[in-house]
Amino acid sequence: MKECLINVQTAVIDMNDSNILELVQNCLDEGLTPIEIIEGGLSKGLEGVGERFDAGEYFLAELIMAGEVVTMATTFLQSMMVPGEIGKKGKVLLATVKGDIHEIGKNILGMVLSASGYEVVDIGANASAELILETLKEQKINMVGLSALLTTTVGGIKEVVELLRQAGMRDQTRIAIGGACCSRQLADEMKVDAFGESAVSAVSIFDGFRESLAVS
Ligand code: B12
Repeated sequence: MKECLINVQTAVIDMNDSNILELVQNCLDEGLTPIEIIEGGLSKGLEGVGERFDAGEYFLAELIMAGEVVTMATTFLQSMMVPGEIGKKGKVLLATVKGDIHEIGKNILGMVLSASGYEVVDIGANASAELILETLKEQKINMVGLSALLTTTVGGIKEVVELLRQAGMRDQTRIAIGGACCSRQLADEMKVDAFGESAVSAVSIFDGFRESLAVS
């Protein structure tokens, strides 16, 4: 791995906001793309923070500070990303499930999907199934990306699926999930259409959704 990416990871783990933008700029100067820096540097750094939290070395304050460092860097990188032809691929609703306030992954997902030509309707974190359903109806959206990082609130995914089913909208809506507590197996259990482990994988997932909706 390139040294400049390791420096970005280390700055996130050390919650060092004083030179994060400079370190990100070094990666850009070395020819890395914003997505490569996000996936290989910033996200990997947050994984390291999560491991330290698990091990009892870091506490909530460290999670907050590391999250702020990453948000600062992704906001900077967003300005470098060339937006795709806005909305040419249709609308996608993004949300983090109810009870879960993690939003960095969802925001990155939004950046990547916008750059690839989707119009992203981001209704934020801690989003109730009711709000999701209402927005889908109002804005005539049939593709949904749900982020879920906490095992305690993962049931929020099932609530969305159930509400869509009750409203008679499940068959014509495609749902993908992702985030720390999600897996292929969970996607099957929750009866959603796809699981994605990265923002980059989301592009092929939603491209597949468009194709399946066009033929159904
Ligand atoms: C930063 C962080 C926080 C920050 C979040 C700041 C913010 N603005 O979002 C704050 C401080 C708020 C926080 C709070 C808490 N956190 Co926290 N947090 C993290 C940490 C370290 C990083 C999360 C992150 O942003 N990762 C980087 C992003 C880029 O990764 P990502 O979300 O996975 O997203 C990527 C992919 O998964 C994918 N993706 C994501 N969503 C989707 C959706 C779709 C459709 C697709 C296709 C792909 C996709 O694309 C993204 C980009 O590649 C994780 C550790 C970890 N391993 O995840 C813990 C972690 C998620 N937190 C944890 C916990 C326990 C908490 C708290 C309960 C702590 C507490 N005691 O209060 C609270 C919960 C508050 C709440 N009600 O939500 C645990 C969860 C454990 C569990 N199994 O439930 C983790 C795993 C830490 C740990 N190892 O124990 N946290």
